[in-house]
Amino acid sequence: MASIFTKIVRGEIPCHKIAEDERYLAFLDIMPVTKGHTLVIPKEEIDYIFDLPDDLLAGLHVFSKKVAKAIEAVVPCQRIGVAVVGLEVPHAHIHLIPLNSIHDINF
Ligand code: D5M
Repeated sequence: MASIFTKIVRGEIPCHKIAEDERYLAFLDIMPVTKGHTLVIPKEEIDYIFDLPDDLLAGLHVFSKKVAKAIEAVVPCQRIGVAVVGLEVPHAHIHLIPLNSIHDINF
C-alpha cells in the first residue's frame, strides 16, 4: 500500500507545497511544531532514511538546505532545526522546524 506521502506526491491527497523538483518534494507538516514546520521527502517511497541510496540521501540534504534558506527568508526564526524522526509515516523525510528557542520543541 502506498504511503500517505506517496499519495501526496501523486496528488491524491492535498498538501501545502513549498518546493519540488524531479526527485524531491517539500510541504508543510499537518501537525506543525512551530509555524513553517516543513517536511522534505524523496518522491520515491523508501521507508527508512538510512536505506536511501547515497546519492538520493545526499540530494535530500542539498534540497533541504535550499528549502531551509527559503523558509528563513519568510519565517522569523533564529535558525531552522533539523529532525529525522520517521516513527509515524513509513516514507523517509526530514523535518525542518523554524526555532527561536529550544523550548519551541515539544516532541
Ligand atoms: O512524523 C510524521 C509527520 O508527518 C508528523 O509530523 C505529521 C506529518 N504528517 C502526517 N500526515 C501528513 C499529511 N497528510 N500532510 C502533512 N504532514 C503530515 P514522523 O514521526 O516523523 O514519521
